[in-house]
Amino acid sequence: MLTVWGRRTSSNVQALMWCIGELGLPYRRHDVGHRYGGNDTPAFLQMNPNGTVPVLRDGDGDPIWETGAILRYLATRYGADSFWPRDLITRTNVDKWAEWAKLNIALNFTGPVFWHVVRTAPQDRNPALLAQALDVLGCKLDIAEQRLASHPFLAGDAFTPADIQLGHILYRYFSVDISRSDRPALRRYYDGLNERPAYREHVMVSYEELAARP
Ligand SMILES: N[C@@H](CCC(=O)N[C@@H](CS)C(=O)NCC(=O)O)C(=O)O
Repeated sequence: MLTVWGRRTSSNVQALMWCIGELGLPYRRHDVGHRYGGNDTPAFLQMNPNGTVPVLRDGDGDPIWETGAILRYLATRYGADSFWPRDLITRTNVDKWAEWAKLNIALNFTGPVFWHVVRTAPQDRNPALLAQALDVLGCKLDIAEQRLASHPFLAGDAFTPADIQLGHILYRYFSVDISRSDRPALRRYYDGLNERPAYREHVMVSYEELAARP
């Protein structure tokens, strides 16, 4: 049995839960972080000195933190070859795109864009800063667009952790109040993710509770 510490509204928890859902693994999850608290207790900090979510334990194994490391653990332990290839070269291609998506898409979206338009009170927002952040993100999304125009999934022909690292922020990207350039391949890809039950359950989650009030 897997145990997850982390609230449903955390994007990193969503990536992990989506992975668990895709792999069909049994789990229990504790709401921790943000308004639920519980991530600054000695017991939690002993598991993760960063005080961040998610944290995963598989049975009574050591706690694992850092979403990318957790995804690699689950993929290696429980994933089929198409999800996390045993062949080093093929797997490194998946890992490369997963790392790229986390560093270039998720990190350029979550702080500079999502926090800015959802978790910052309207009077504190800075349109020039947001425009700059959208430009930076847009350059990276153009790379995803190019890739997805010729491949059904980010790393190639199969759904892999690279899609989790890219796709887990797309629900928010496509639903927050920002301007979006036309990227038909990315939109088609996102529409496909919407058809996946685990995506609908774990990623398409209201972020209302995170919204800053004026
Ligand atoms: N690099 C870490 C980042 C973890 C992180 O920053 N988590 C956020 C939620 S997405 C957090 O714990 N925020 C504090 C809170 O929820 O109270 C990872 O990829 O897992």
